[in-house]
Amino acid sequence: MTDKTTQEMNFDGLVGPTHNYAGLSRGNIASASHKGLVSNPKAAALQGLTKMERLIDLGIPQGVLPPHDGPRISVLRQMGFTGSDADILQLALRANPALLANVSSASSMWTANAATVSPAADTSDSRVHFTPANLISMPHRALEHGLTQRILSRIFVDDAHFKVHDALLMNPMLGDEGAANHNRLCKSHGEEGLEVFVYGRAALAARDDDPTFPARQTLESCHVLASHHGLSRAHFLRQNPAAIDAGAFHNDVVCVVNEDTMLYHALAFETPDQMEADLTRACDPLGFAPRFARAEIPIEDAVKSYVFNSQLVSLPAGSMAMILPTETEEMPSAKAYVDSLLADGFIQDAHYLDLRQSMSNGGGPACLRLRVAMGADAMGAVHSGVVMTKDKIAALRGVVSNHYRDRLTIEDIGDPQFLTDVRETLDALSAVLDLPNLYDFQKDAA
Ligand code: SUG
Repeated sequence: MTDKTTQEMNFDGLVGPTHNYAGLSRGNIASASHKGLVSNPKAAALQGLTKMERLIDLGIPQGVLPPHDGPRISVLRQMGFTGSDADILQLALRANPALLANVSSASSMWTANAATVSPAADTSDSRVHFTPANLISMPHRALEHGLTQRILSRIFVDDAHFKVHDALLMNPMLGDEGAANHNRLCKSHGEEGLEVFVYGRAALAARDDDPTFPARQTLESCHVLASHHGLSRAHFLRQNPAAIDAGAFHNDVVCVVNEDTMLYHALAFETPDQMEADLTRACDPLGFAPRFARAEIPIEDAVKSYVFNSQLVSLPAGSMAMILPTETEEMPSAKAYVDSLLADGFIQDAHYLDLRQSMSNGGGPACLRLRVAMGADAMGAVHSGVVMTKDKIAALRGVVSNHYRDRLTIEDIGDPQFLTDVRETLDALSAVLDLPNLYDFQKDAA
């Protein structure tokens, strides 16, 4: 069934007040190389809001997902710390700063890892399906799925249109990183598509050539997601281990898809010719042939410039545009690839934005957004508090400017006053987004 009113809405993660550089993600080169640097949560959140505003200016629906709270005292209590919140923070800072960093990450900002989303045109019950990612591969990220599920359930509450599943079982067999390893090829957003799941390894069939860096997404999880979402057309592709070992810890570091167009690095998949032929054959019954633009630039340049971690978006007038980080503009090989896409008519515009605060933790434009294609009825059912307008951008900028810090270290995070400040900030943000009683600390206080 085709719905001509369908458009994609990007839900960006608002960067939280705990944004910091802790070097938590092995295999993520930017995260490792910025470990211990002083972060600037205020600049990070403002950079993200400017990106959201650019999408609004392009006429593309834009939403926002609230940040998670931190430091997560409840986790420290579960790990044996006792006393007041202030005691626990100070003890954790002294006894185990790495643990404190893990329970304080603002990593929920990268909403491409919030969930896997299947639009209504692909699912057996014609609802939009969401499965929060369990993110089991990284200790700091494995803490996210509970609150993510609560947030998605509040925003996509109307069960006539939406189905929010539980995260997959917390078992290494089912490592799931959400939309960052999931693509959808279709003629247009409202038509049935081919959902392309990309995995790093098969947990139950290890291979000698599995990568050295963590291969976070398992084949087993992809199968379960396709089945839970009731998909009739799903395709499973193995990431090239060489790409993972070069720093492509998620497939969206080396590949981006929008509608019928796939831009990717020559090393993203093991047998690119075969991959193109297989996808072309699988899309044939859907009445279109995908367009591919393979880049032969050095893989190191692709990872450093994050050229593929761009947003490839459909413009209201019909063509496509790319939203890229300034790092791409500064890398001649990557910039030349984008220029070739412009010259060949794949895209009409390239927008370069400063997202350096997030980029320094390995999060580019594509990491910061979760795509949800919806018809007009479903779009109208989204919780209105998170639908972005110019006014809402201004209100969020106000909260960020008044409450966020412009420098943050692990010592600051261990200061009890910081916890108090974060909670006040999250109270102000949840008021703007009309999401009361979202966080446990708000429920406990109610
Ligand atoms: O999971 N970085 C995130 C970056 C996620 C990027 N998302 C996508 N590619 N879709 C990660 O590795 C670093 C946090 C730190 O080191 O402080 C971090 O979690």
